[in-house]
This record gives sequence, C-alpha cells and structure tokens, in this order.
Amino acid sequence: MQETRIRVLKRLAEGPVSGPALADRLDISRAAVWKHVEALREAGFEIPSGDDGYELGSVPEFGPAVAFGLEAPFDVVYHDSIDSTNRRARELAAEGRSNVAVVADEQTGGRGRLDRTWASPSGGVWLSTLVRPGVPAAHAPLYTLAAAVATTRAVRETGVEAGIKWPNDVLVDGRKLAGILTEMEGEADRVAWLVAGVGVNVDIDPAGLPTEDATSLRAEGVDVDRRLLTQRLLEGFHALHESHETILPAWREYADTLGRRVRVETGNRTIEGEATGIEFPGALRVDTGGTVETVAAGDCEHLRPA
Ligand code: BT5
Repeated sequence: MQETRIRVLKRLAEGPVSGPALADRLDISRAAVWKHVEALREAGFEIPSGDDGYELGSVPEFGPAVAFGLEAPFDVVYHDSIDSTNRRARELAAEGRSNVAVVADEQTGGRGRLDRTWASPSGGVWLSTLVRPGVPAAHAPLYTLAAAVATTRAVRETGVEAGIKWPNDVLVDGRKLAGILTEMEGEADRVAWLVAGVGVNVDIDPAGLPTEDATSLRAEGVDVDRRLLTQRLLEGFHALHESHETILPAWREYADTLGRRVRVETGNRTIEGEATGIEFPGALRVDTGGTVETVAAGDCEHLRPA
C-alpha cells in the first residue's frame, strides 16, 4: 500500500479528523486527501464522514489492509488472485526490489518443492517475502527454518498447537497446515536475493485439499483474522532474519521431528533412524543405529516408534 495512504490510515486510527486538518498534517492537498480516502473505501475500509470529519470504521479482514498496522519493514504487494506469490516475488527481485511481501487470497499456480503443486484456494494466507540478507548461499536453509518458526508462532497465537516437521512443514496432530518454499539467487559467497514463500491453510475446507494429511485452521476449529495472522508471521520472520542466532534455538523449541524415528529421502538415498538434532544452517542429524548421519536436504517422514 502506498506510504501516504498508510499515513492517512494511521491518523484516522487516532480519531476523527477533518479533511483540511488531514491535508495539513500530511502536507498534501485536500483533493489528494479525498482521493486517498476514496481509494481506501474501495479497498474495503469503512470511513464514514460525519460532523467531526472522517473516521475509521472497520478495517477489512484481509487484502491490501495487511499493510495497515504491520510492524515490519515490508512493502505489501497484494493480489486477490495470482499464479504464484513466489513467482511474483522473483519478478520483483529481478526489478531490483527488496523487503517486499507479496500476499494473495488465491493462487492459481501455487508451487511446492521439486515442482510439486500447492493447492491455494481462496481463504488461505499465501505469501512470499523478498529479502537481500547478504549472507553466503550456504546459509539459505536458515531462512526456511525462520519462516517455519514464524509461521508456527503466529499459528500458536491463535490457540492451535502447531509444530514443525523438518525442514519445512508446519503440522497440527500430524496433518500439514502450512508449507514453505525458499528460492534464491546469488554467488556462493553471497545471496543476491532470497524469497521465502509460505502457504497457510486458514479459512479453507480441507475436503478441497489434495491430500487427507492436510488440515486448515478452520478445520481445527478457530476463526482467524487473516490480516493479523499475516502481520504476526511477517513480523516474526523479520525479527528472526535480523538476529540469525535465535533461529535454530527457536526451531528446536517447536520441532516435532526431534526425538522421533524418521525416514528421509534425499533423492538418491534413504536414511532411517532417530532424529537427534539440527545443525547450522539446517541439517538434520539422524542416528541410524550404527552411525550418525547429517542430512542437508530431503523429504522427511515421521515413523511410528520401532
Ligand atoms: C511445500 O512443498 O510444502 C511448499 C509449499 C509452499 C507454498 C507457498 S504458498 C506461497 C508461495 N507461492 C508458491 O507458489 N508457493 C509458496 P512440499 O514440501 O513439496 O509439499 C507439497 C505437497 O504438499 C504436495 O505434493 C501435496 O501432497 C501437499 N499439498 C499440496 N497443497 C497442500 C495444501 N494446501 N495443504 C497441505 N498440503 C498440501
């Protein structure tokens, strides 16, 4: 959302204000005030005008309103419907942008890892953050973990006990509530840009999702304000990305995988054993009985105890 528009909203949130006073405060013309107020009304904000001037009635549950009240330095680019927020974020990266959060209500071409499909009907939180962290490419997995931690925290605030399955799934009672897809470009010694895409099934009927192992916040019985959930998630991600050393300890706290028997498929190998730990920048330690293996990437399945 445009910066002046956010300032208009912030002023309205403090209480009623007349058009001329608003124009003075923001150093814009009265015509410009009127244009901003009209644009905000079109975006779903209720802004009645009475004797005391304009007032902020209600704020939309989602949409461009995600930018309003967001305590993290992301420009919000909102789409009602788009093929993929990750694809859009990569496009913005190519244009030189940074610190952007692309947010959509629906994706028509949502993607998972390894070109899998990610079902993204209307009612979810589908978002991608574009950052330029200036770290070596080898550190990139840390951002996947950070996104998983931020998602888990935001979900737990709604009262749902979510946990993380290594490396990138957020689960509730073994069912997948959210997934993360991180993409990046850069040289070995420096990431040029990194896009962390997060998909959370919020107000969605899980019967419409492609697997029985999926759940949604609606199915878990909570009615969630998607704007607030998105804001908490973005704020959490930003805070973790600012202080790297907090990511792994937080991940361990929310991990559902540690201490379990797991099977990890790496593409050319299958490793089975007990997940005993996670190492910088995100590798899983698996005790196979004879040796301890460190797995950098793969698909992980939680197994029943032996
Ligand atoms: C992921 O892949 O879990 C990464 C998902 C990332 C989605 C976000 S949404 C915003 C951004 N824009 C994008 O285009 N993508 C990102 P993976 O671990 O490969 O899991 C994919 C598998 O999860 C699929 O093969 C299905 O089995 C299952 N799946 C698909 N859609 C699902 C959904 N909505 N909820 C739960 N499981 C789903």
